[in-house]
Amino acid sequence: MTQDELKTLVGQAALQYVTPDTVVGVGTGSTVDKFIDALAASGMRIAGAVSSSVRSTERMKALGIPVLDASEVESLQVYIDGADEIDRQGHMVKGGGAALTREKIVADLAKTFVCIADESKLVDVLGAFPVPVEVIPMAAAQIARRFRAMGAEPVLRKDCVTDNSCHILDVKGLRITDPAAFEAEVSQWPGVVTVGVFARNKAGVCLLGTAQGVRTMT
Ligand code: ABF
Repeated sequence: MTQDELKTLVGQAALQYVTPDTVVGVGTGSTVDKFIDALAASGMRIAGAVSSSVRSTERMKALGIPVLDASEVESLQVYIDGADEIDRQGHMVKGGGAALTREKIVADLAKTFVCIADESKLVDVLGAFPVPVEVIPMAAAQIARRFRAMGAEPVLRKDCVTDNSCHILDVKGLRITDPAAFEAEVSQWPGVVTVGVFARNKAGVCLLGTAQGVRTMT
């Protein structure tokens, strides 16, 4: 199976986590696009979706799925989103698409994060994928210095201004053996908006697309 077919498979499989007539949290990316398409094609009626990006909002609206603002809901049963990396405990690196802040906000509203990914995203230790960190522009240089002091290599993402008018540092050379501690530490540095390690909001379920079919990790 191609990577695209694996994405289609897990996008379809995620439908089983959606309860009709409820509001669903919907993430961003090419795998989530497959979920959105499957949801629309299923004909299942939902009360609406809270979206983590303009891209997903536009796709859902075009397919007739009602989109609600995050401030209109108190909680969500599920948030369905992809990842750049996921480990066997459900910790993730996210933010390759620069939507990490909204993704963390919507994930935090949800009782269960259902991660959908092809098997290339499964890793033993997070960090081979450069970790995206959204920063307030005036703090970027100081935050970059802190990462360098950790032995990492931060790179300012070119031509990237986030939905929150901020910048992204992609941090290479990390080996994150304690994702919760890393997230807690970096999140408190002045000027950090969001760190792209999702440990506090880790996946409760991961649907992994493999050549043998969908593997469910909980
Ligand atoms: C979002 O989209 C991200 O946080 C992650 O960067 C990316 C995964 O995209 P894809 O499904 O296209 O690999 O979920």
